[in-house]
Amino acid sequence: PRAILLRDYRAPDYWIDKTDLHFSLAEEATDVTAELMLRRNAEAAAGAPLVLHGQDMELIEVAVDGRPLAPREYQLTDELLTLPQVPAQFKLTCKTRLKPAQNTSLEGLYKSHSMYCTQCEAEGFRKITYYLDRPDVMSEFTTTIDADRSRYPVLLSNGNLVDRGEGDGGRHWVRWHDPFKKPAYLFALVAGDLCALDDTFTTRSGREVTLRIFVEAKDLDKCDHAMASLKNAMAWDEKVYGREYDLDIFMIVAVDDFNMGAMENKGLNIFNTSCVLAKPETTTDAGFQRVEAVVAHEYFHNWSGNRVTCRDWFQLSLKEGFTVFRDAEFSADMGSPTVKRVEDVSLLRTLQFAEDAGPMSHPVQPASFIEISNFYTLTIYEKGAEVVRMLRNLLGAAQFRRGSDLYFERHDGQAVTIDDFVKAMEDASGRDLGQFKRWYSQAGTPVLEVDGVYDAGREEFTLTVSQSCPPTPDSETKLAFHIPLAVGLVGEAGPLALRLRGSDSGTGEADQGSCVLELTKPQQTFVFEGVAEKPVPSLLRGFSAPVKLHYDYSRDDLMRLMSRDSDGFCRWDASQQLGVAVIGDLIDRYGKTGELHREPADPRLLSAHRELLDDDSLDRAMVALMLRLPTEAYLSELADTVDVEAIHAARQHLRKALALALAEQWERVYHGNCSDEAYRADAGAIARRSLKNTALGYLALREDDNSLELCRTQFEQADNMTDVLAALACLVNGTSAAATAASTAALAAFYQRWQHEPLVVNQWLSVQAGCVAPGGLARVKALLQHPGFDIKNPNKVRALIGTFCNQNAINFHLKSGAGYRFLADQIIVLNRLNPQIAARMTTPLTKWQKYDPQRQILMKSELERILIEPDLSKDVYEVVSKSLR
Ligand code: BAL
Ligand code: ZN
Repeated sequence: PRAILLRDYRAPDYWIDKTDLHFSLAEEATDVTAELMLRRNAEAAAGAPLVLHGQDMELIEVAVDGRPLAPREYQLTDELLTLPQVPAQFKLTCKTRLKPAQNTSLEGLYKSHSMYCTQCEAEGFRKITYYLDRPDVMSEFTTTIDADRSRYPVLLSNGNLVDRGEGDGGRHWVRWHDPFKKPAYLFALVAGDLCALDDTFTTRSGREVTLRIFVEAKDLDKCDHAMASLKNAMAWDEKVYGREYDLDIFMIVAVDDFNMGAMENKGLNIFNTSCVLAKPETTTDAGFQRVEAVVAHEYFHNWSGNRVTCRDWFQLSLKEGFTVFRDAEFSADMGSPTVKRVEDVSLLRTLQFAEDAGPMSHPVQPASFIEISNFYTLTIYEKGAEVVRMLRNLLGAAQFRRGSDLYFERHDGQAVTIDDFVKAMEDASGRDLGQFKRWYSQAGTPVLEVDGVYDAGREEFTLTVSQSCPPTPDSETKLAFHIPLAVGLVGEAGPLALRLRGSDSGTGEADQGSCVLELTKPQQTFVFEGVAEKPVPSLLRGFSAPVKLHYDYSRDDLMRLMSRDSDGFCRWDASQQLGVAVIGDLIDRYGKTGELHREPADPRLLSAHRELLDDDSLDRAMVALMLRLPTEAYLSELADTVDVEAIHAARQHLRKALALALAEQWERVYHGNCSDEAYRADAGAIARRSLKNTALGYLALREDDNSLELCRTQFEQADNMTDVLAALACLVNGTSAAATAASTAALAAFYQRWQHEPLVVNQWLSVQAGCVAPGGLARVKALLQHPGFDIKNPNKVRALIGTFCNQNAINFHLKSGAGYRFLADQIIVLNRLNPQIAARMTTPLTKWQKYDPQRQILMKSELERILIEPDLSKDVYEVVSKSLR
């Protein structure tokens, strides 16, 4: 397969002004007639051939201005239809035949259960008709759908419904027209027997918009949260970005089989059921929050993505990074800003940093790709959002808003680039962002080495900051980044006032005890004056830049930050650094002795946790976060070479030690946070459950009758899935004979009750896949055969295979290599069914360089086995070949 390069971008030779589609849906095959009004680009050569994308369909007829072409008048390959000679302006008619029921790739037009639906981003439209399937070709779409009335009473597409009628033989048809020009990736079609939850939203200019969420009848009681989230998002985007919705109707459809979380098709968002359905009995708090975030994300795309779209797929982060930043700020405003920030940073530091240090590392604006589906990554999304956040922090909220207003106004209706976005920010603020743009073109996570020296005589504190960035596959050497480093100083009693010497290198509200140091050189020094006591620096406040920062904190320093810092992110981060240090000691010890039985818990960590548990005035959500030890995945990310057994043993040992030493506290906090109130998904109630279930997790480690009874009672009596699942996870991970018996009974009861709710069954699969008790691989293999699993459904693949291989290191990374063999076998099956998901599942194997030599050999040999598979998709080929180079 050939790589596509950013530097090869050329504008298209033809534009498609209008796209008129007719779909005749039938069980055997679907016939599509596309009438395209084409016009040669004034910049193209006079005789430029028309080259259209198309794959996996049958071409029935192609006609120019109504005249059908003979086969010798065009060339057809697996991926292209070329018409060597066409007029400067003409109508192209293309008739194609598709087999949606056989389309397991879930790209293009396919069937999910009895429903037809589409997924066209990035390059799925070319599986529907021959087309210029590239985002810079924007067209006005009219879509007519004709189908059996009783099986498909609901027929939907983008825009507004303009006509409908009856056909022969029990068929009916509808016509939709979308007045906004759009690229083909935003096209959507849905046909099914669906129910809808209706509502309305009145925009700030007084237009009433119909809101409609379509689901299967059994799910109608799970739409209220999505609807409320949508209305909140619409109001928020008006208030915070001045963006109003533009069509008369906004529709969401829930689909069970979906590769992504959701898709922002113009006026007709299609959602994975996991990101739209929610009710307390079936959905966890994390699920509720995911629905709110994804509904908002897709809605925000109406401006950041649809009205202003991407010129080419190298600009993907233009819409995704910006929109993730927008949805993160929305979620922060709806709930707890600090908790949201901590969750996002955890994800970024654990998974995006690993991606950036691995073989698939790429800049936020990649320079090349083989298969664009592989670039819907944490780097494009999450790091892209961090880059936009840095812009906002450097410019300040007011100038950033001026910049976004200018961007939307200047480029409305256009397909543009990341450069255009940054230029709008520059023009609105008057700032030079030339060096800042390196964040888009250079891959890798920058590292900051920070040194602090206190001079008591001069009352000065000097920070010296050096920046570097490790080599990545795209480049060995990196130029210095423009990094905003937010800092404060913390004394014995709390934050100190700041006075930074010189004014050109630091900005911010010194009187609030925080300022932003702008790093632009490999090394810089900053002097704070009037510092009357030796401070502990509070660094990277709010995680002001996506970097790794090293500072030689003592454990007492970290304790001070945990209890005295005014920055919530830094308080949490100090707790994590303390946890990393303590677990690090245990890992060393395990490495030397092979056991940890007699190792006591670090007294500082114990007392820090005791203080957190004893102080009822603290924010419960923050307490819960700070009491959670760094995850095995994060500890692995920090390690040069991952010692699977030592990391697992050390973390488990410390958890158990904390469970026993603070038994009274856990019990008090558990009971103190049980509540009889009806379920609410607001920040306060979520925080309470989070702290309660953190306590339950520690209590369960005691493995005594009392704690087992607590888990069993919560499992049986809770009225919400958050509590049920937390208790079930405790039971499933228990090791005593009594816990095992209770776990078996609970799993059976759970499946019995929820077997008809696929999303709940997925949680049941996931909790078992994550069970760290020995024998995980055998359990997962058995579950592959269970009726609750289906390898064609991406949510089930992620729940069972994804959870096992990504979140159950001790069972996946077996020394025998059996876990790797298992994953490779699944990837080989998935490669033929659904290449996008197959490529996604490959990630754990691509990290082979992080493991010991024996494991490296085993992981590589599985990658090599995949690579020689016949009919390897471009998707899997790209990931596997890059990870072996
Ligand atoms: N555009 C693909 C799904 C999403 O990021 O919204
Ligand atoms: Zn998106």
